[in-house]
Amino acid sequence: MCGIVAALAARNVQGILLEGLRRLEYRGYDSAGVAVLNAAGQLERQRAVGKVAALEAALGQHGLPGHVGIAHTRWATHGKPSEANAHPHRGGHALAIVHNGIIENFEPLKRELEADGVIFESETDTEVVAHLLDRAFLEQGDLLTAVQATLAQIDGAYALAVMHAGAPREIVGARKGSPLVVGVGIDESFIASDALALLQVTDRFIYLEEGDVVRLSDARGIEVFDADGQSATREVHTYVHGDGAASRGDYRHFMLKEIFEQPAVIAATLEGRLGAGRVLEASFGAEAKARFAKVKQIHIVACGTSYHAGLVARYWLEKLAGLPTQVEVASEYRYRDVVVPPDTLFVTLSQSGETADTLAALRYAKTLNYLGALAICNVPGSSLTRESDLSLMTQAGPEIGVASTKAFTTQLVALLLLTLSLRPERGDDREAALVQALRGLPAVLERALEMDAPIAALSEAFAEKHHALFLGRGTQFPIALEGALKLKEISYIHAEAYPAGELKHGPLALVDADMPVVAVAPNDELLEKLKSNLQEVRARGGELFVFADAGVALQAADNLRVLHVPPIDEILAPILYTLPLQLLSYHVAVLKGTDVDQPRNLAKSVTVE
Ligand code: HGA
Repeated sequence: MCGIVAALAARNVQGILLEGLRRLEYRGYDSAGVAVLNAAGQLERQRAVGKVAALEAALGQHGLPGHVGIAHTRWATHGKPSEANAHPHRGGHALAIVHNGIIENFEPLKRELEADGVIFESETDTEVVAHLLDRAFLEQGDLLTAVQATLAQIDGAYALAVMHAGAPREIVGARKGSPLVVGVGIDESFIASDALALLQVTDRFIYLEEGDVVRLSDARGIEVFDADGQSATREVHTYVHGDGAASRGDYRHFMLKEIFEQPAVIAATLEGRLGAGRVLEASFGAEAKARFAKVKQIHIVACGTSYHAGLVARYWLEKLAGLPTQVEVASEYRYRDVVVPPDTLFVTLSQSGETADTLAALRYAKTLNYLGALAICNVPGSSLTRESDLSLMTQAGPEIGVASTKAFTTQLVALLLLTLSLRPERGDDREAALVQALRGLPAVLERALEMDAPIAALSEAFAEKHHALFLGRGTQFPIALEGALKLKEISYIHAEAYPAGELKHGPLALVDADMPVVAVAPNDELLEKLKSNLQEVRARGGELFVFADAGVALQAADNLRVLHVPPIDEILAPILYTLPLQLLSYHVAVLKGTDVDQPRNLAKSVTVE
């Protein structure tokens, strides 16, 4: 995904900008660029398709020395990856901008500018902002007010940094929907989309709030203005060093760390993708809107945990978007004579984007008459995203534990964004309510993580067992499947999941005091039916462990233990209920003394068939 780095200093900033871009490389991108004000006060720019190394090569021996500069790694949403579309973009000869995000109303604005005689150099939405800013600067004579006036005209999500030769010792940044931090140095200051990019020069940061605009200048230092244009005070935080994703920090295992990261990475997955009461469908790519309008059916193909995410999405796509949906494991799909109904969208899910079976399924699907292929993936630039027409990156960050946790829940969030983007009734009250609920989801997940200690206590009941049964209904059936998969992957306990209504058709025969039965029971429309299924287990002497909404009237008893999960909109419940099941498997595995992060016989990125 895109990265921004900007610097205002007394020293030459070119090296700082390039090092910042290198530190953002892990996000994946397709091109990079840098612009500085040179010794003569003129704007100079260099851009290159491909890696930051290609940009450095293009800069050659002398490069672009300067004391004020902005730089960017781009992951294209509007216009193909090319040098002309790479950032920084210019407005006139004196203004340069770097931008992360999507300008939703760029088309009408572009038409107006073209009617006024503006010639566009790129296909990007960003260039519209560059020209609007240039015009505003000519009128206002001040960069900060030009940025504030321009932001009032644009809709969508952005983090941006701007400089102008007419304000040679200033940089202005702004954020709405995409992250932006200010690095505080001694007589120098910086802007970046991620603090990691600036750890080379400072460990003191201001995390901008939604709607904030910041001005870095020699004259006045760092000034922050809120969404209403009022001067605002923002705390300076000291970054506590650590090598981030590569380190377990204070956690005993990567898996536990990754479970606890879920509120943050889900917030990151939502960043820049939610507008006022609606999902920004352009997050799936510039062509998404046109393709989505034609979709009549969905085929989802994935493996393992990702397959379970697809199964949840089927319920959402059918219930909320009215789209017939088929979900299949990739290793089966790729060898089947698949019949594709007209106007079917092909969707793949993979953490790494290199999963061999999923990739082969995509290549097979491309020989069939699908409407297009969409990839939901955690690794930008991976084969799956490169070979698909549309893609959405989850922002789970590197997942080190072999058993997937945060990659799964961020996939679920991405699939819900897809579902909402495909609803015929775009922008209605239901979408607004779900967008609101999604915004609140990280906070609810934080509360669910407080269940860690009671779940650790509960896990003792499983450590000596050889089998376990997981039950759920509706969207919670795939969550039961995922809970059982997690338990078997890391604790080596044989676990099976069933839709609770299937119990009496077979698995009930296994139920006795040695077979713990785990049930996920949110307060949804299938609750009463699930309760009857639980009675069937209790009547056979089975030991029940129920994760339930506090509003569910279930009385704990000798062979029935109830753990309360925070209340939530039933559509979002599968995401929430995943967390206690992950914690349960984790604690059982720890008690059993298995290798939690690298369970036997398994590997992380499954690049073989
Ligand atoms: N819309 C801009 C920036 C894209 C972006 O933020 N990607 O992650 C472009 O297409 O250049």
